[in-house]
Amino acid sequence: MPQNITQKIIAEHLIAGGMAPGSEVQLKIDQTLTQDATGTMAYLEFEAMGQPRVKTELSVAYIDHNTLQTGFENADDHRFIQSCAKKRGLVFSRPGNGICHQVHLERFGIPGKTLIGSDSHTPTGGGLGMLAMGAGGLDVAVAMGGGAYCIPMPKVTLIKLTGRLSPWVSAKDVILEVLRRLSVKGGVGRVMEYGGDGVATLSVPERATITNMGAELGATTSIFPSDEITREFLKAQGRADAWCEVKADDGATYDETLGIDLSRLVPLVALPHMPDNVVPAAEKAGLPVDQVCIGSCTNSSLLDMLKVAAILKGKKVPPRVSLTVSPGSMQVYSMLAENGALADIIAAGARVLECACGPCIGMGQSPGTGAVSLRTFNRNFEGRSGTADAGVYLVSPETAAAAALTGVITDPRTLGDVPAVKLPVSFRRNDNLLEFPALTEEAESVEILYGPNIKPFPVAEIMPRSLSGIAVLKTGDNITTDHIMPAGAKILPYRSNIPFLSQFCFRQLDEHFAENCQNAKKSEGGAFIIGGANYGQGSSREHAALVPLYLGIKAVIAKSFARIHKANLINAGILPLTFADEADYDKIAQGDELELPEVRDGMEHNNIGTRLKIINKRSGEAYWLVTDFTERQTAIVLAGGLLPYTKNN
Ligand code: MIC
Ligand code: SF4
Repeated sequence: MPQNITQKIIAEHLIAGGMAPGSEVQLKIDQTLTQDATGTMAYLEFEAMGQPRVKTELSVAYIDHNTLQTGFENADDHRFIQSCAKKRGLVFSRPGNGICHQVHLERFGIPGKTLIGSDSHTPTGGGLGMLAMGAGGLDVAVAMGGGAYCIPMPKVTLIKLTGRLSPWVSAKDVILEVLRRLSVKGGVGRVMEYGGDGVATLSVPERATITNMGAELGATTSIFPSDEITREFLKAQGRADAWCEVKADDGATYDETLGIDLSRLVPLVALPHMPDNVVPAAEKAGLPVDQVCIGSCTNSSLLDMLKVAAILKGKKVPPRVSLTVSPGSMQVYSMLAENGALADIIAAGARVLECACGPCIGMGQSPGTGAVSLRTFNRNFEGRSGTADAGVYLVSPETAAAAALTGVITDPRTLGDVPAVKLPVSFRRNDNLLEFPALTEEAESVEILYGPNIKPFPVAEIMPRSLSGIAVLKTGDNITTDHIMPAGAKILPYRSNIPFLSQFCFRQLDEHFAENCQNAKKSEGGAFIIGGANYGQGSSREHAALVPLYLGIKAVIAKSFARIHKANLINAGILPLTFADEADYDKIAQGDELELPEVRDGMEHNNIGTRLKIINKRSGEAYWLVTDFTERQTAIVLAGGLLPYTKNN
C-alpha cells in the first residue's frame, strides 16, 4: 500500500498499536527537547522515575522562556536544568543561544526522525521533514527514559500548495490562510501534510513558519517533505550528512485535501483575540499601531530578519510606535551583525531584545492600556501579552515592518518594490553556548543543584470508588491553557512552584477560583470544572493540569478537549470526560454539587467509550458522560496518573 509521509514515519517508529485513525499508536522517540518553563518539572519527573541517563539518540534542554531574571528564581532553575543535563546525558543550550525551535532546526533536526518537545510549537521541526510533536513534560520524561510516546493515530490532511507567493506575501500568510479556513479546532486529530508543486518554492525557514503555527490549528503536527531544498539548508548548516529524502509514495492517499494556490494569497492579519480570526491586512489598513514586535519561534529566522532589515533600511520608526526585534538564535543574531543588517535595524529605531521568547510569552514589553500591538508571533490570546485590554494582531514580518514605518496597519504591497534578500550559502556555526553532557562514568559525581523555588509537585491518589464535588467553574468554548494557568513576567518564574502558581489559576475568568477550590476541597473533598468545546487549546504546559490537581480538581467535564491538554490531565490523574449529549452542558450551573458514583468500577470493567453516570444533586438529574480513553489511559487514571503507573510498570 502506498503511504504518505506521516504514515511512513509512524510505521518506521511503531512499537505497538494499529494504524487506523483514532486507535492508539505507541511510537519510538528519537529526539526530545525541553525549554526552561516546562523543563524544571520534566526533569523532576524524570528523576522521580529513577532513570540515571536519557536513552534517546539526542535530548536537548533549552533555556529561552524565563530569561528576564527579575529575582533568583529563574537563575536557580537554569542552574538546576544545567546540572540535570550534565548528569543525565543531555545537551544544554544556555540562555542567549536562542529559542528552542529555531536552534533545533539549525543544529539538531533530522528528516524522518521523531521528536517530542515539552512545548506546543515543537512541530517547527516538521519544516525539515521530522515528525515533531508537542507533549506534556511527563510524556517527554517517559520518552527520555526510552519509553514510547502514545497518541491516537491521526488522520492525514494533504495541504496541496500550488503556484508561488507574490512579492510581499509571506509564509506566515500561508498558515494564517489555513487558520482562516479551518479554525483553531480544524486540525484536531490530524497531521497537516504539505505537498504539491508549491512546496519547492518554499525554503526550510518558510516551511518551519508554517509547521510551527500549525499548532494553532490544534493539529497533532504538520510536516513537509525533505527534498533538495532541505538538503541545501542542512548543507549550509554544515550538516549535509543529516539529510535523507522523505517523500510520500506515488499514489499515497489522504483523509482530506485542502488546496492553496500560493499566488492568490494576500497579506493577512489575525485580529484579537484568536489566531483564526483572520482578514486581509488591507481590510484593517489605517488602524493606528502602538507597538510592533518581530520575533518568536514563528518568525525569527535569518531570512525573516534580513527581510525586516531591508524594509527598515534608511527609514525611521515614528515616535508613536515602539518596535522590538528578537532574533531567533545566536546564529541569526551574529550573522545579522556581520552582514550589517543589524545596524540597519538599530538605526531605524528598533529596540533589539535578546534571542528568546520575550514578549511572546509576556516576558516584558507588555503593551500600554488599550494599545494596538502587531506581532509576528503565533498566539494573540486575550491577556497573554500581559495587558488585559491590549489588542494583539498577528502578521508576517513584512506586514510588521511596514506598520513599524507607517504607524498604521498597512498592506505592505503598497510600499512599492519588495527589497531583494538573499540567504547565504553557508551559515555561521558557533557552539559556544552549547554544553555537552558529562561522560557516563563521570556523571555520578555531578551534583544536581536545587534552588529554594523548586517545590515538590502534586501526585494524585489512586482513583477512589466514587467522586463528588462542586462545579467550581463553568467556561465557554476554546478555553486556552493561558486562561487556565497564565504565564507572563510575574508568574512564569514560579513554574517549579505549584503551590505559588495555584493562586493565579483561572484568575482572568474568576478571581476567586483558587479560593472556591480550596473551600470545595474542605467541604466536598474536591471539585469539577465544566468546559465547552476545544477545552485546553494552546500550550503544552502540564501546569494547566498539575495546578488544578493541587487545587483538588477531580474531573473536567467538557464538550471536547485539545489533544495535549487531554493527555496532560490523564497523566496528572484528572479525568477528562465529555458529555454523551452536549445539551446536558446547559443543565449544569456553576456551584452545583455533582457526584460520579462507582466511577472506579465503571472504568475497570469497560474501556474505550465507557459511559459514566453523573448526578446533579441540585436538580436531582442524572447525565451520561463518556470516557474516551484507551486501555492504557484507563490504567493511568486508575493508578493516579502516569508517574505511579510508570513506576508500577
Ligand atoms: C507558549 O507559547 O505558550 C509556551 C510558553 O511556549 C508553551 C510552553 C509553556 O507554557 O511553557 C507552549 O506552547 O507549549
Ligand atoms: Fe516561545 Fe512564543 Fe514560541 Fe512559545 S510560542 S516557544 S513562548 S516564542
